[in-house]
Amino acid sequence: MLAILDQAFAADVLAGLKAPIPAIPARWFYDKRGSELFDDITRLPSYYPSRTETAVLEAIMPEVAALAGPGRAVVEWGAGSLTKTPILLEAIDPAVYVPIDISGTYLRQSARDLRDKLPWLDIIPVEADFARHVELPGAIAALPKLGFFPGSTIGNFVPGSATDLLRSFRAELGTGALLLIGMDRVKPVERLVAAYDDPEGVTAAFNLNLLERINRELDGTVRLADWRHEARWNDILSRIEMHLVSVRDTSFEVLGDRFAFRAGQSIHTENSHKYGPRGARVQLLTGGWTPLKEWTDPAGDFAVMLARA
Ligand code: AVI
Repeated sequence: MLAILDQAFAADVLAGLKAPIPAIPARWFYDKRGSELFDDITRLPSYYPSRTETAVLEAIMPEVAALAGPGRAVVEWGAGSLTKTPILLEAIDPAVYVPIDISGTYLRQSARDLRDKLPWLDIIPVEADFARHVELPGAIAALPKLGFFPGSTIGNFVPGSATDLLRSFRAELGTGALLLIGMDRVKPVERLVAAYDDPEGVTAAFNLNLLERINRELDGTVRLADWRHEARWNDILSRIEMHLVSVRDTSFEVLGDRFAFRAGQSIHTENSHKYGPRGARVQLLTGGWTPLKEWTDPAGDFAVMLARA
């Protein structure tokens, strides 16, 4: 009998492989190996978003602290990275920090690491899938709130789903809450593709790990050598797409179902939308958040936006 999470994984994989345009949701990248590979990605020279956003956050914190004021409950969707989250928490003097993550193990580990780093901070971890409505702890009900959603994770959602997600953040935090969100900017195609197809091959390993995970967890018989990683810029939809492309005619089984792919056919595994200044504001507004202020690095590669519900 498969565990509950495995059943959801199985359902998404089987439905995704049977679809006319085969696709598997990007959230399944993040098993233990996938999360480690993602950490490696954030340190790659060609993957500019993490270090650029960190530099922007460091530069703007005095201003954010002045705008937000002390005593807020900081709610972060996705367990915080120890590089970015402390920059915010050390600057704004919050009353409590609420990290939300689907993986209890990962959540507890990051809460422990953060307690070591910021022992004065009250941390209330919440184990939940932030893509669904999350019930926040009653203890923070009366506090003013600041939502934190860095990393341009919003870009992994197609615009309609990003709108739904932002609206659910608004419903969780309530009117008057603030949101600090990272949104990656459109830039020359070569740089975008290099960020998602690094010469070191880490992003390729991250993408291919999805097939390994299918083999490990869903009795898959996928031959890894029959697949390669591809990052494509989709100019009309303003997004980088990651695909797994079959290099030859191939077939495999997943949980007893057989799938055949022709050479050159692909499985679409991720979208990473990039925003112009106007598109970023429109996305926030349609999600129910009024943009108050935005900052970028000097080159304009990555934006951090502050908005009010
Ligand atoms: C988590 N997310 C914002 C990353 C991105 O840039 O879309 C995931 C990623 N995929 C490949 N590289 C990084």
